[in-house]
Amino acid sequence: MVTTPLLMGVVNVTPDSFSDGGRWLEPGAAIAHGRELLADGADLLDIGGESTRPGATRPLVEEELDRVVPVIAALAGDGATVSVDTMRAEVAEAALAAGASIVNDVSGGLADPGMLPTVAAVGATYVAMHWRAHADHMRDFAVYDGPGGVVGAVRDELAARVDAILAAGIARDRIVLDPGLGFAKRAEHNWRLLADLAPVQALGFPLLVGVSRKSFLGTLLASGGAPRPVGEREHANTALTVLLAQRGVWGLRVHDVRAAKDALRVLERLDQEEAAHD
Ligand code: PMM
Repeated sequence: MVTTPLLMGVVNVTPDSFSDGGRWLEPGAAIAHGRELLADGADLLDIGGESTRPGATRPLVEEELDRVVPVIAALAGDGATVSVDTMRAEVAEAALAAGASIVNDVSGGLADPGMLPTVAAVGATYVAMHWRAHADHMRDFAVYDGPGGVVGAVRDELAARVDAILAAGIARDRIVLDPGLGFAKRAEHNWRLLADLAPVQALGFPLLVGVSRKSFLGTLLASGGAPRPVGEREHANTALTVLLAQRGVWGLRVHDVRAAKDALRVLERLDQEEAAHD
């Protein structure tokens, strides 16, 4: 029996995200895009105002707030379950006040010492992703030469984040972990993690995974030395949607919710069929 993962639809209110930078920078466009993702079957919307594309520079706090707060207020006002994709406590606090109920912190609390106490005070759900450094120099940290390789390092570093998160007062049942594919990881690290997620799952928390449109898929599908363009990686994402659903992940962070939903519907239908014949 497969437990269908939740689909987290991505709304990047940024000028420069690698996947869709600039397309939804204007609040009205971002809100309309969020509504489309909901109509396509998104269970949650992840709204972010900072690009974490490798090499990206950070926006000012005010810029980030101006980008995300109106979009969160509108979509939460529609009744959507909203997560805010931010590393900053100040942005998390404003987003939660505007109606978000989940904080998706790609730094797992490492970027801003105020983050964990802020989330604990509100009692929000907290997604802690595996992270080592900001986007402008994360490539330098893609080194995993310990005995457990990338899987052992991600498991151990996430376990250390869990200790800090619990110590800050966030409840155990409010924690979601994410292996952070593409963050301080080269393609071979992403593939190794996808092939061996079980040690990370064995930490005992729900797992969110984001592979959608990432560059390791572009590299896999390259032709003539050129990576497959960002908008043409969806079939590869669909294959991973099925695989990750079968591995029992809690959630998938995706740009094309409709494609992922179709894949999950096929799995659910087969599951029903198998259950009927047990
Ligand atoms: N990836 C991106 C941004 N935020 N959050 C989580 N929890 N996990 C991810 O893998 C993740 C994330 C980068 O992708 P984008 O630029 O397409 O949003």
